[in-house]
Amino acid sequence: MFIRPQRPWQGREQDVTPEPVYRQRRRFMRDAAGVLLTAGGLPALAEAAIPEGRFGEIREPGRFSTDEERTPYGDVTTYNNFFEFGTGKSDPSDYAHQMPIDPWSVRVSGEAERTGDIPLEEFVRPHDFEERIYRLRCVEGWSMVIPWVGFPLRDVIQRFRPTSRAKYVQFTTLHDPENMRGQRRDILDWPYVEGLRMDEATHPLTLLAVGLYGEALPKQNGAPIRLVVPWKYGFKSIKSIVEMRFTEEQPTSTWMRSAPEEYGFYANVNPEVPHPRWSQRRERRIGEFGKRPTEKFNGYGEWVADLYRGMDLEKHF
Ligand SMILES: Nc1nc2c(c(=O)[nH]1)N[C@H]1C(S)=C(S)[C@@H](COP(=O)(O)O)O[C@H]1N2
Ligand SMILES: [Mo]
Repeated sequence: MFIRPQRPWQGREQDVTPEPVYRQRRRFMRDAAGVLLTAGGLPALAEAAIPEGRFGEIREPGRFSTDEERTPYGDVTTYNNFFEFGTGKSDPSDYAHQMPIDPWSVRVSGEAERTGDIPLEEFVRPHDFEERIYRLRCVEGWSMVIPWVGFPLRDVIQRFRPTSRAKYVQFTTLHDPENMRGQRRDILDWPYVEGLRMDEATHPLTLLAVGLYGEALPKQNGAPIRLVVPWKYGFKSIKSIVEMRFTEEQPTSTWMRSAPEEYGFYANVNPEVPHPRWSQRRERRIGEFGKRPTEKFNGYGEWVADLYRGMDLEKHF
C-alpha cells in the first residue's frame, strides 16, 4: 500500500527521475546486488517492493544520518505501532488506508505570534526536504533504521514566532473514529498527544517527516506529516499531526496519562533505566536474528546529552 505524491507538499510528479532519487535508486540496486551475493536474495526482494512515486528534490543524507543497513521497506511499512488502527503490528498497514489525508491542515495555536489553521501545502516547503537516515527504538524492545524525508521542526517553529512564554510544544494526532477504527475503543485516551521541551523541539536532529525511502509517507507510518525524534523511544514520534500548540506548562502526553509509572515525559532511550516490566538493555533490529545492546540516547548522545545536563534521568525518565 502506498500513496502517490499528488500535491506540492508531497513532491512533484515528474517525467524524468530527479538526480538525487536516481542516485538513491542506484544505491538500492547496488546494495541489493551486494546482499544477493552473500545472503541469497530475500532482502533484494524487499528492496524491489519500493513503489515508484517520488519526491522532486531531496538533499543528500547529512551528518546526522547513520550509515547502518536500512530496514527493508517492506518491514518499515508493515510492522507498525499506530494504535488508532489497532494494537496489532499489522493493523496499521491493514486499516490505515481508511484515513482521509487530503486536504490536510495543521492548527498552530497557543503562545506564538502567528497562529491559525495552516494548509499543509503552506506548512511544509518542498525545497527544504532532506533525507535523514535515523535509528528508531521502540520502547517495546525493537528498532529499525529508516531513511526519512523531511525537514527540521525548528525551521517551522521559527516561522510562527513563539513568544517568550512558550516553553513546550504539544502535538495532537487526527481524531476520526469513523475512519480510525482503533479510536472506537478505549485503548488510549484519544486523541493521541505528545510534547517536547522547546530546546528539544528546536534541536537540529528533530525532524518533521513527510516521506520515507524517497516516497510520500505511507499512511501507516503517519501520513501526511509526523514527528521523528531519534534519541527518544518511538512513542514520542507522533503520527498524522493536526495540531501544534506552544505552551507554558509541560504537556501531559497520552502515554503518561495511560500509565505514568511506565512512560515519562522525556522518554530518552536509556539502557540503564528499565521499563517497570522489562529491561531496556538490548533490542532486536527488525530483520535481524538475535539482539544488540541498546545505546544511551539511542546513540545520539554526542548531540543531545547536553540538553539534560544536571537532570536526574532516572527521575525524569
Ligand atoms: N498517533 C500515533 N503516533 C504514534 C503511535 C501511535 O500509536 N499513534 N505509536 C508510536 C510508537 S509506539 C512508535 S514505536 C512509532 C512507530 O513508528 P513507525 O510505525 O513509523 O515505525 O510511532 C509512534 N507514533
Ligand atoms: Mo513504540
